[in-house]
Amino acid sequence: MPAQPHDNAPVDLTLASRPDLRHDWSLEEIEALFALPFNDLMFRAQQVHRAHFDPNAVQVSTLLSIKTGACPEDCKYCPQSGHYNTGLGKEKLLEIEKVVNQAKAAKEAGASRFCMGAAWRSPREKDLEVVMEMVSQVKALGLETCMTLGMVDVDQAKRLSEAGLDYYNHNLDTSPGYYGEIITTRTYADRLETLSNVREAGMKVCSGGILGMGEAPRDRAALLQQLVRLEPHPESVPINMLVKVPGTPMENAEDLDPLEFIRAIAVARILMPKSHVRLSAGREQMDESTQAMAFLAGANSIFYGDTLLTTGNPQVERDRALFDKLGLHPEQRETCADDEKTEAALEAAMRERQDDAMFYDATGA
Ligand code: SAM
Ligand code: DTB
Ligand code: SF4
Repeated sequence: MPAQPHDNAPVDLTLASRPDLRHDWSLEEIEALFALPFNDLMFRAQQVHRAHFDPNAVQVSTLLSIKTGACPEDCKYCPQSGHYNTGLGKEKLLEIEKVVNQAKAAKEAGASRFCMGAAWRSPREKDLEVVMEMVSQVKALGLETCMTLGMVDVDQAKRLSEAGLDYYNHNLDTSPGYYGEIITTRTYADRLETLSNVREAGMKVCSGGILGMGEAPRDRAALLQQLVRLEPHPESVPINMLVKVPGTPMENAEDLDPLEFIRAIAVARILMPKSHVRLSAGREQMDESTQAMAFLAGANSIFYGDTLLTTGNPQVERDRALFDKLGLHPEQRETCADDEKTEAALEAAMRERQDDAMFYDATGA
């Protein structure tokens, strides 16, 4: 683990003197980013975003719950935990054909990645065989594949990878310090272990957390610090706003100020410049201005489709209208063969923008 700068070390808030991809951000440095005047923070996040991405492209993923409810874990936010009564029944693993049909529909609606979630502590052997088949059939449609199945060991991760799984989602959820208030049936170390197994198997990592669970501002900074310590950074960083589901212990959690949520997205963008930051659960409860600010802060991925796993998401028509209003477009999926071409095209576009945009002339940063 890289050495942590002393908590009282002076904080360098300039971009110029530091390399882009760091893993050794101290909590104090991260908190100093959170504490910037809002406009300065947003400007910094935009600068970082524009240096690495097309600022008007948003990656679009669709989610499907392939096994819903009766989960043995006790995550206090989760409607699928068997520990709470949220009115969800126990469902069996969906049939492969149904999953593939949903994936086809998602592709037709414009998604480039299909994410499948199961309410498991970890997959059992007989389930793994089935989900591997799902992965290969969804992949054959030309979609990127992602799964979130709970904890996986290295062997399971390798088999999923060999079946064609591109991404594995496993969230850290919150800071190490606050974690014990939210989940008692698996540890933070268990989560880090799964993420390391996913990496070892050669898959891309999707890992983030949930905000608005009653955590302190320092917990939000500490969550991002844990994510930024992962080497390499997770390719995908979902930032969820808690969806307060009746029956869960979090149903009456105090609302998080949307501006604090936006700050967290901006800080995530600055800390992990090349990662896709996903404006994840909670969009249905957010107004358009908050979502627009999240994109301005550097979020460049969403879940698209009328449901998340068990809760609602904005209707597809509403998202299409929002994209139109904001001049956003879905990010095209990059195929391996096209990677270099796409990168070159993106770099050329960035250079052009740098040459002629007042935005850059004005910075002096
Ligand atoms: N069981 C697997 C696991 O936990 O690894 C996968 C499914 S689980 C539902 C995936 C993620 O959804 C959780 O880690 C959590 O971050 C997020 N999530 C679950 N319930 C949520 C809620 N009510 N609001 C926001 N995010 C939620
Ligand atoms: C993630 O970070 N958010 C998604 C996905 N990864 C699997 C799940 C959100 C779930 C919200 C509650 C529900 O719909 O059940
Ligand atoms: Fe189970 Fe995942 Fe929900 Fe936790 S978040 S209760 S592990 S489905």
